[in-house]
Amino acid sequence: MSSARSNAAIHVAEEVAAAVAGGRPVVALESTIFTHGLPRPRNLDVAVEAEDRLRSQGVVPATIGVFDGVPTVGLSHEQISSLSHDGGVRKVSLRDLPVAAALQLHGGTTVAATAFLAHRAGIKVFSTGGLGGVHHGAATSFDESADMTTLARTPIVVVSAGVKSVLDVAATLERFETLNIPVVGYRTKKYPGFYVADSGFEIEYAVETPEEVAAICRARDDLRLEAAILLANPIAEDKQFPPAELDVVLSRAWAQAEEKGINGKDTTPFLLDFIQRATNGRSLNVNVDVYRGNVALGGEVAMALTR
Ligand code: PSU
Ligand code: MN
Repeated sequence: MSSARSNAAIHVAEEVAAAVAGGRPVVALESTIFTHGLPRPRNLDVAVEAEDRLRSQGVVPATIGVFDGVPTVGLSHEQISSLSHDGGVRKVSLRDLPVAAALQLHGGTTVAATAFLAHRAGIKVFSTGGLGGVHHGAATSFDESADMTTLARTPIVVVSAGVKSVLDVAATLERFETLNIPVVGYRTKKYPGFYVADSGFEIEYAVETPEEVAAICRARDDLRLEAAILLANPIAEDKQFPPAELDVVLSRAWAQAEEKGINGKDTTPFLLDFIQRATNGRSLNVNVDVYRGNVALGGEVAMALTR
């Protein structure tokens, strides 16, 4: 069962534990986004700004990562800064947690590992950029993110702008259905495409308010269902990356990854880095805007859950 307190395996920061115990709003944030998703030195600014944004909403931020082997819910500013600067930090998904603990590694936690740790600490809302999912060619490569299977049994609300643009969105939405993971759009039935407002795929439900999300969350808990609720929050159209241009860049990114034989957990960081360089950082600005929007909405949902 979830406990807000630290135990031998997980460290929960005092402030986070107190907020969870007191029923005050808390939003979890992942660390892979700044250890592997964004280039230095912008990564640290983005991580710090996300926490500041939540605090200004009256919400306690809990940035989650692995520090010196310890899965930590509520990394200190010094820890976030140190993980942002250290090139040797691992990308830690759920299966990596015990290895990282035993070998005392530093790790940026993926959506899977972050959701798991947040839930263990009693946190109900988690904001990120884009989720992992099914990669193109997965029918032969078997490259499907562990984010999906983990979210199938982690009762939390995850705010994202859809799945990463580099993925096979249609296949990923099918997998969410198979895994009984509900997907609801925030004020839209168009599934967002991370850098763009519309991935081209429709979803069945849209909600209009954070209160509706909170109601879905409570209904899920009453039913003792364990899947995460995926709240899909699109970037505003006037801030999105030009869709036609994105299609071209994505094809080039995939071709490069294939040519260089990139696979496994390196695929996502490689593709994101390629896209950022190919667009002279313009995609990076969109990426940051996407994240800001999701952090703010996560804060609103966390507030609604306390009412
Ligand atoms: N989306 C981004 N940037 C990222 C990720 C997602 O825009 O860095 C990270 C998240 O941490 C996600 C992980 O959980 O990539 C998925 O990686 P994989 O496909 O290897 O499971
Ligand atoms: Mn993978």
